Amino acid sequence: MGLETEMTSGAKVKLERAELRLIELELAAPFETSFARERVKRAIIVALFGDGAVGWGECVASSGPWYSYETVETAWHVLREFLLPRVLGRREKLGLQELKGELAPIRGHPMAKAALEAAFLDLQAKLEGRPLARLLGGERDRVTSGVSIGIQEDLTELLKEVARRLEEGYPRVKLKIKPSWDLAVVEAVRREFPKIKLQVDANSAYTLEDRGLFAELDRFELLLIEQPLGYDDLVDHARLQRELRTPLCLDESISSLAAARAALELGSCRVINIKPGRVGGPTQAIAIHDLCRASGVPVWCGGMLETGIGRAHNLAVASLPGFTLPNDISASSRYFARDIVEPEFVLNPDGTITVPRGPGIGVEVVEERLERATVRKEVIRQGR
Ligand code: OSB
Ligand code: MG
Repeated sequence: MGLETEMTSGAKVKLERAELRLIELELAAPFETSFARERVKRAIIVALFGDGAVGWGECVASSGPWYSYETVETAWHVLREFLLPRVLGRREKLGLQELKGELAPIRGHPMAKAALEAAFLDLQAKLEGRPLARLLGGERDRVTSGVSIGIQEDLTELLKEVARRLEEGYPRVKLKIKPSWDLAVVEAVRREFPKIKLQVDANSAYTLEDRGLFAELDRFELLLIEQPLGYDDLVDHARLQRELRTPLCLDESISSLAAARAALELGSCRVINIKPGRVGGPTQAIAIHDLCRASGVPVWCGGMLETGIGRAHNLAVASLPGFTLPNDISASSRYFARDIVEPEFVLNPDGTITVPRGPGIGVEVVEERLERATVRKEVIRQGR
């Protein structure tokens, strides 16, 4: 399937070396989902050097295999042993198609691949002196924001947190739910805030036996219900979707373009959450965007508590025209006391975040902040 979106192929680059870093940044507040409670953001940052420039990528794999099977350590291993050696230290210059051709024989590990493809695209855009968003075919100069609110101590805390985020100007709220933190929570938030754009995310915490709960949630005018059932279960999602008025939205289940095609054919969802870092990189994200657009399925860009590097990449992708729902792309301050990029991302008064206009990701990585967050570093030069 060809890319519908007008994505220019970009410059060819002679890739010289890569730097892998494992970083740890304390979160502004702990983030709790149905599967984990995180206090610290861990991520692999990829720096790719070639033709006198550097491109940055961020891997969304987390410490353990809770959201997906990939972890920080599997991604490090696959990048170091299999992906980087295929593209580094070669005599010829590589374009995007050649890079993708080299990564294609490696099965799975979309998060590891995504970080490398993202770094490559940033590098290409910088060498051409244009914004990454333009290279990808993006059109918007600002992207509608939304905020994802984790599971809280109690309802009082949650209502305070929702009120605070609305005051900050977030135009859409997503609540994390799990068994014991669902119906009463949605009921309370709806009662207090009858008009807000509201959606929920279960991160696969339920089964079809919980269909009664979803029938109840169907009454609350939610924008969507995200990933209620098994992370790999498209058939049960299709069954549940047939029983509901509210659109189901898949996140974990959509790990590739093929998964997106299957979900649309089966009727497993009516909305897709596209995370470039989950689906194998920006070009797979664009291919899913194109498929959904051609099928009349709205998409939005999800997040994985990324640092400013991953957030800049998400913004570039979310500037494409099919991203019509509010995105999980919040201001830097929602995640960290201090981001590792400058300028940090801020929420505009109209509830949007501006897509950077400078070359590549359009924000500067602050070396000294990156260095302070780094707990492991390795330079990789050689191809095999
Ligand atoms: O399911 O969307 C998710 C964070 C970590 C892992 C999974 C998810 C999330 C979020 C946060 O909901 C979204 C954000 O980055 O703002
Ligand atoms: Mg989700």
